[in-house]
Amino acid sequence: MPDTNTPYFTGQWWKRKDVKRHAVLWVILTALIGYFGSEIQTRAMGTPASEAMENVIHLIRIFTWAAAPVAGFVAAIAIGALMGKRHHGDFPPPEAEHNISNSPRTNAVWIVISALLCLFALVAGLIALQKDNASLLDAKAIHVNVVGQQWAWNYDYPGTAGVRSNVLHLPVDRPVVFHVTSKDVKHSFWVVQMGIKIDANPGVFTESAVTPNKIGTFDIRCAELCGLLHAYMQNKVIVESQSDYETWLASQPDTGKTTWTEEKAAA
Ligand SMILES: [Cu+2]
Repeated sequence: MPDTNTPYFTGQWWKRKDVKRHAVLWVILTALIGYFGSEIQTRAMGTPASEAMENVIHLIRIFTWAAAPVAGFVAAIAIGALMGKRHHGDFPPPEAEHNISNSPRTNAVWIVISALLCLFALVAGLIALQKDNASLLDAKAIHVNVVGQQWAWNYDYPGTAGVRSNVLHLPVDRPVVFHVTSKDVKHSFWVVQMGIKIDANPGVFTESAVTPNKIGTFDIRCAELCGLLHAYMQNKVIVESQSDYETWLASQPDTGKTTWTEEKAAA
């Protein structure tokens, strides 16, 4: 039970001046954190080049706005205390000497709220993931074998005469399935503006799929610290029309390299 001897729990606490001040701070900080957290962050990621990335950005906005009141509450208490409680002197002020009391009701309310927030994040995340995985099963999909090594990405095109490239070319509006592996340490294949990020592990093939929906040049990076030149392990994906893609494919020399299916069988 709250300790009713302290002024903090007597009467109608919500009418207290400092409670009102903290409530105003809470609202302002929630709006600021929600806005900057969702808008600035998602804008910094660049124009989405796939529906998957649009889903990722949508999800970031929802999660940020769900978390903003919690972060805003903590920040309001901290800032309110720093600004409103100032004291000079050798000893603490008399009002600092009150017992810290436990409120089971407040604890229960907070456990329920945080459980609901976690459950919501889990369900919303799983729904978004489900959508992204649909193109893995698409029969029209093209397949690309992605091989990471310190510190470069290489792309093999199965069904071609051993085409291998260090720039990824993809036709627009067609699903592509990436079969990702590594020759040495763990890497992570990250197609930034398409919202694809998947581990590249030696000896194993991991799969991810996406449908690029915008013509242009986008970034590919390694998202797993993999050694000295990790920061430079990046190259480009060029998304082009189907005919440009076919022209490029035909212009590539036969490297005589194995295709992903053979490497996969050997793995
Ligand atoms: Cu790497």
